[in-house]
Amino acid sequence: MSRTVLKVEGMTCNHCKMAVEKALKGVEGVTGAEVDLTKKEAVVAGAADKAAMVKAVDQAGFKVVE
Ligand SMILES: [Cu+2]
Repeated sequence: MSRTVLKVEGMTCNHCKMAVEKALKGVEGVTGAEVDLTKKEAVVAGAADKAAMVKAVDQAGFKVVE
């Protein structure tokens, strides 16, 4: 199974973490999403389009940085 790590900017607390995870889990093909607040990373499992993940994070109010 494929795994994508995204660097996400703007997350400060558990609410942000949940919002980003929820947004990513809503993307077609994503089977799991886990945010590490300390690393500012989201680890996404599943075969999904990266552009769709970036868009979902953006719509949740956060930014994926490359
Ligand atoms: Cu927050």
